[in-house]
Amino acid sequence: MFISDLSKTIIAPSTPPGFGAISIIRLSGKNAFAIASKFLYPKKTFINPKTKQTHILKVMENGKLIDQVVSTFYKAPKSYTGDNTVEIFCHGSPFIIRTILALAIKNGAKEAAPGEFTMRAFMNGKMDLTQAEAVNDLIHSESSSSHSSAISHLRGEISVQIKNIKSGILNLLSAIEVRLDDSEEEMAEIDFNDFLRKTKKITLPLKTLADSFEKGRFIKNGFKTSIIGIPNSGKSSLLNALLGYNRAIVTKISGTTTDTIEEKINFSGISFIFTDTAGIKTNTKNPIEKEGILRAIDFIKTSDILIWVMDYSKKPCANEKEVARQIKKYLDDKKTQLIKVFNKSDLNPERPAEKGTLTISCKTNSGIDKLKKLIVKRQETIFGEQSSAIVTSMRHFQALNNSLVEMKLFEKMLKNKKIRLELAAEHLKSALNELSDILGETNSDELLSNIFSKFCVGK
Ligand SMILES: Nc1nc2c(ncn2[C@@H]2O[C@H](COP(=O)(O)OP(=O)(O)O)[C@@H](O)[C@H]2O)c(=O)[nH]1
Ligand SMILES: [Mg+2]
Repeated sequence: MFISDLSKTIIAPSTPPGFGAISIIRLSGKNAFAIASKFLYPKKTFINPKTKQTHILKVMENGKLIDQVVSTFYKAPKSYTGDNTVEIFCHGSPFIIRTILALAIKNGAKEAAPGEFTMRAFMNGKMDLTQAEAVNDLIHSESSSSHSSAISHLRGEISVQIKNIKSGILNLLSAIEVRLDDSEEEMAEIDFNDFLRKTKKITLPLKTLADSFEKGRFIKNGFKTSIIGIPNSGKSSLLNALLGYNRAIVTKISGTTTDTIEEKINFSGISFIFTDTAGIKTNTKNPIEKEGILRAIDFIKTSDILIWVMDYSKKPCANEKEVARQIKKYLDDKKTQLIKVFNKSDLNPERPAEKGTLTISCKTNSGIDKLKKLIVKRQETIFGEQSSAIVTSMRHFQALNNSLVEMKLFEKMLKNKKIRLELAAEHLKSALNELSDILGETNSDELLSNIFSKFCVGK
């Protein structure tokens, strides 16, 4: 477990390791200026450091010039971390970076842990926990939808909604607690209808926010899209055609793909995780093939989008019936979108065209763009009706749900017009605590340590 010791000054490179034109090193903490003044010259620059001032300085070690650098100073609290910070833009040589780190450490700095700068920003009240988490989401965003949601969280859109819900619950709680303190007749009787109306005003946005995770998890993780069918129908060829390069091995030999092959692709700003699977057939004794088929069937159960590839140049066979059977058995069509394609349209068709089945050729690329559009279409309608804030984190989703459960219990008391004040207050307090956890107002060190350890070093 790791919690930042705010009395220490920390240092780390913020740019990836390796050679580069420029690298950035961050030094942050109480003694940042004092430590930097031990190896950055001229020394007088540090006499009265001002925030957001940039200087051209020399890095010196024992009188030897190591590099000429650009450095920006930030004075507490006007910095990312909220502490004094010196950012050093040096040449991107691993030797220079190593030397600067060593000079700072020799003069009292400590190497920063992953996410420690952002952890300090959180600890110093520069941002709440949802915003700190959004920093990491932003760094890892790969599609325009995941980028937009990270930006919205970073701007505090989730926090604002949660704070509003919290203040509504607090109002209810104080109305209950007043009656708890003052059990004698002086307080007015509880007006159940009025309380119920106020409670619904809270549970409704709470539920909307929790429900948004249904979309949010797609934004963050992408849509699980699997390609299935009998051997040799062209599944691996389709994966390659969609990717635009030869990722999977394609041969005439049946059973070429034995394991699943996974690749992430972005179409129209949405992420899809494509999986090419082993061909499904009934009569195999090969244990490798058998395991591959079991895995393929598993993908029927768990995918968001299923692309069923059939060979247009061949009559339907027993194996294809088996695929149909597995789909019928395992496909949850409320959850999964099934797209049927007839492949090899460049050859003579051996079966009639089918309404709702897309005809494609992985050889000539005919129909591939149409297929991409079809894959994107339904997901675009999901994102089209985007509300202002979308929950993308499992942690937030769970806390929102827990909070909702408590609020529903409270609501039930009101509906039954039977209220035990102590119990009612407990439900409201629990609902509040869950929301405070999301914002990071009450979390355990273990949770914080866990969240920030997923960050890059230097962020
Ligand atoms: N003519 C033609 N051949 C194709 C097409 N797609 C795949 N093939 C061929 O069909 C064979 C099996 O393809 P593959 O992608 O390995 O099928 P998989 O077993 O379903 O993964 C290979 O010889 C491919 O070159 C297509 O659209 N047209
Ligand atoms: Mg294959």
